[in-house]
Amino acid sequence: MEKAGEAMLEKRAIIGAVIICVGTIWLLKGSWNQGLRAGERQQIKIPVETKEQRDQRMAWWREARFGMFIHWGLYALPAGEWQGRRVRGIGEWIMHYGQIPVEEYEPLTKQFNPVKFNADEWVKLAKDAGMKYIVITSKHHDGFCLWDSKLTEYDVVDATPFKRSILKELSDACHKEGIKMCWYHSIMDWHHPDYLPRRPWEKRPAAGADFDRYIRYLKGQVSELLTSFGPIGVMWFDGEWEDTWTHEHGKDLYDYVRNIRPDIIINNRVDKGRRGMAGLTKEGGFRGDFGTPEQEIPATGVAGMDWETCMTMNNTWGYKSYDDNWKSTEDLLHKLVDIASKGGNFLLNVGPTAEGLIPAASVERLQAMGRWVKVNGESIYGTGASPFERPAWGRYTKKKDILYAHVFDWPGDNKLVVEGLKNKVKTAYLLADEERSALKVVQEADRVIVALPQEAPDAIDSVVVLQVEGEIKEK
Ligand code: FHN
Repeated sequence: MEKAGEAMLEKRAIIGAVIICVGTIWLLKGSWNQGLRAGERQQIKIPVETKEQRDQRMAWWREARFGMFIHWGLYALPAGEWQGRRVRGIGEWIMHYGQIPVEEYEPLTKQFNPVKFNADEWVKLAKDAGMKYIVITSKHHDGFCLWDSKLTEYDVVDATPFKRSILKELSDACHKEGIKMCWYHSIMDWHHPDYLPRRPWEKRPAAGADFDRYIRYLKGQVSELLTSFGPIGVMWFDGEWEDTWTHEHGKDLYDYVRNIRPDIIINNRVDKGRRGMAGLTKEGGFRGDFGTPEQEIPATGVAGMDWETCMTMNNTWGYKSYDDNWKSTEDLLHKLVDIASKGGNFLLNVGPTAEGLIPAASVERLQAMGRWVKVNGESIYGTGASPFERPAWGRYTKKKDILYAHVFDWPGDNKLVVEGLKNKVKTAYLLADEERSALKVVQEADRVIVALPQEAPDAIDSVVVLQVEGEIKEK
């Protein structure tokens, strides 16, 4: 009895110890998350990453190559007009170019009711276009929030008749479809009373504004964005250029975000290192995982540097009712290929209307791009910068032992000359040819000539695949 009793007691003691250990771990985790949620917990320095660790963190983004940018908010209501006048500049800057004081802009919340918004439709449009991630303006410079923030009433749930969390619905749709959800978030805030500097036309006094209190608000909202909507791929900061935001603030915010989600990717506009619209990061230890050229494509790739060109389809990020200067599908596809040929990503913008619809001109172009990507996507996803000079007839992208020749201009003599290729070509075929019928190849010392059919399979970009022996040798 005693032995059995002792054994029973010992067993109970072990079970009790296990329960205490598990409970302690749970409590610690809970408090750690609690601290995360509050956004007030002690921050740890982000350990320096090895190249392998960074490559692993960046892998999905380098594979993706193509994403959708969405600029949406109260500015879709005026749509470029104010008090009966057209206001110059990009649609989301109407508060600035129209010199609209906060008290006159805020009432737009009462009209914001995008009843035609359908997150599943938006995500399907992006996915069918071949886009792998979506970056939406959680808050633009006007300070209006597209989610139910606990830190302000100036948001779509508390302040508008719509009362639905746009970010919740969009993130649910993205997670369902395997599209990475990413947040744009503006550091500059023309609405928050503690943000400085004031706009020149503002009547609100700067006296009493506490910028440190604004930074606590900013970090608290960033914490909400990173802990309320499931996995987030990228924090895409913007509005970092004013003097009140410093390099110290940038370093702190980068570490703060990586503390909350260590695997997240953060653009270089979190800090002060962006070289203007050229967007790449200057020397000096500035934070940010990728450069952000805006409305332009670098002349060449930059070895070892990740970058993403963000671009509008017309001339505005936020919707304007009268901006019909749309880029053609051919131009947009050539830009996608040009960017990939230089080792970059393409973040292509849509500006939805106040009803919640993506403009038809944008939909038409995205659907056409999707038809090309459906056939030729492997020549974009996960490719690296071309090892050769840009050919007159198009571009190159590459993977280890594969060179993709993007032929924009089909040669009149049906001979494709690939200058600089020294590897032995194992086979060549048209990516659009499901049979992958081998094309005749003549190999010379440092160039290859491929015999092409009379007709180009695609009027915009026909891709010829050259599979070679060994890894493609640089020029
Ligand atoms: O001021 C913003 C602008 O409204 C837009 O969001 C672009 C997109 O990258 N970023 C800033 C201008 O550089």
